Amino acid sequence: MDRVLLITPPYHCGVVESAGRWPNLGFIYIAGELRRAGFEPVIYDAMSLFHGYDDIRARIEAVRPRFVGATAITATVNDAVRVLALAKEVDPSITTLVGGVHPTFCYEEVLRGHGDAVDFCVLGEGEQTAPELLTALAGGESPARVAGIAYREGDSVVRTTPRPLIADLDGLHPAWDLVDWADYPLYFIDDSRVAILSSSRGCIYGCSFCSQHKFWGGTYRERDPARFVAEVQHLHDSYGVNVFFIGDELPTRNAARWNRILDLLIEKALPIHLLIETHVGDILRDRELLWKYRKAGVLFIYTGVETASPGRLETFRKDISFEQSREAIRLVKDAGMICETSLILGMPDETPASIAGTIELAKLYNADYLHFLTIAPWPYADLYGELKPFIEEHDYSKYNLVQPIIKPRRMTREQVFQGILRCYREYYTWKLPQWLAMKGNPLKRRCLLKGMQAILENSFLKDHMKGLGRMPAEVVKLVRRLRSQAAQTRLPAPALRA
Ligand code: B12
Repeated sequence: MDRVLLITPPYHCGVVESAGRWPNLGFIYIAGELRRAGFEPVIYDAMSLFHGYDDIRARIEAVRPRFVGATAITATVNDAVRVLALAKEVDPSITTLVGGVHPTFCYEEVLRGHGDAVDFCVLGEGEQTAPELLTALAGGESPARVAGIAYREGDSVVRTTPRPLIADLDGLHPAWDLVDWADYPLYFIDDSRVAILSSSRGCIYGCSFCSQHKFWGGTYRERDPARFVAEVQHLHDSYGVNVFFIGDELPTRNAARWNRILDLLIEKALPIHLLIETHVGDILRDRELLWKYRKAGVLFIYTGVETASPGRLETFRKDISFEQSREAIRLVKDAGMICETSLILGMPDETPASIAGTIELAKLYNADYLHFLTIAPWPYADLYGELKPFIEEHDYSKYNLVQPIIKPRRMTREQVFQGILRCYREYYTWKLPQWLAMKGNPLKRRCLLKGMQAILENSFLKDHMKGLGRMPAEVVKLVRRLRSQAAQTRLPAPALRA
């Protein structure tokens, strides 16, 4: 049986991963389908394990795969390619493939720019393409008839016919048994095991800085609520998973379906926490139902507001107003959940004054957590053309929403970065006393305090606020109080079933 080693690139930029370690859902789905096609898949999440290239080499040598696959977004593509080059170094007979949003759009660059490290790019969804491709290769057949791939042939790059989207998402067989669940804690909930789940695929909004709607071809596909909730129950009962991050762009889009999911979760009464991302409009639509979200276990909602400047809302093609976003954030918080949002800075028209305005705006939004992100010009996003003349940084590994890539007309990139650090400092200096004084919702208070502790200790911010030296004295005091309170606090993890 041919072994297929699926490796996440050893990439870190200290934002999302400062809150916990998250499994790679795409690999879990692909591994399930590879196994059904007669392959032996092995998932190696080098990213979450914080492994380096020596560890990766050792794992490739130990597993002795015939195929090695890596996954790549724009920020991780360099490391993905390096992993595949290493596989070839260990054993030149290994066939390599890479999938994910970056190679889906930039396959030509990926295949041409790195010698022969990458044999195949898998474009779009991989569950049907990967088994078909590897079956063809293992049988000595040409890959030309496999839809949804690109590869080199002589001097040219061949792209085969596009692969249609998977019609029945419930018909897939995710290989949950291949996950080492103990590797996936969430730092702000004690004794937690986190899974990423998918209840739908797709996005119907066309935000110009994002690329997910393009990746899914503007479509939206749903899973059956009962099948989805049965999966939650299975992961809870079989592996003790007690935190579920629904990785969908829009789990709540269909009100009736989402309501059914909530009803089923309430009926099951599992001791679990759910983390979701959704659209401001859906939160407003469900304003009378948010108690139900909470009752079903939803603890955390991320909703992207991105900006409040009317000009930028238009540039970003965000169809929501400042007032709507503010109202949605208030509703989520009033329902007892944690609300996180983000604002995008560093556009060509950014100035020190506009950054100062963003801090004030952030306070008006008043989300529990707020991220101040820099614009990253994904080469395949609609906004790219407009941003291209301002790009100063071409190293994709810096396209991580933290490091400024474009130079605004009237600021340097370093000034933008310092401005962002100031945003974080001022916002959380303002937030911390509120959290310490919070009454009536001990679970939320503890999560916020532990989350803040995780941000201070694990995120990219820690390197820029060393020893708290640059923070005002009263914040240093607050942070010390926070650290001692967070250390004393054990969060009520949901009880695991035996
Ligand atoms: C879960 C997740 C993560 C996890 C990854 C966990 C892990 N162990 O790999 C964590 C939380 C660590 C993470 C981190 C980051 N993430 Co992230 N993440 C997501 C999220 C929410 C879900 C991904 C998912 O599960 N999708 C569902 C699966 C089924 O789809 P998929 O992953 O694309 O995989 C399918 C295909 O692409 C293909 N495929 C993919 N890989 C491969 C490989 C092979 C061999 C094959 C054959 C096929 C194949 O087949 C799969 C099945 O169909 C997406 C947003 C979203 N809704 O998709 C953002 C997203 C992917 N992340 C994004 C970003 C920017 C980041 C960060 C840079 C953010 C930050 N500043 O911290 C970091 C970078 C990583 C790091 N370590 O710092 C962006 C990428 C944008 C871009 N165009 O490059 C996204 C799209 C969010 C967004 N809307 O902007 N992320």
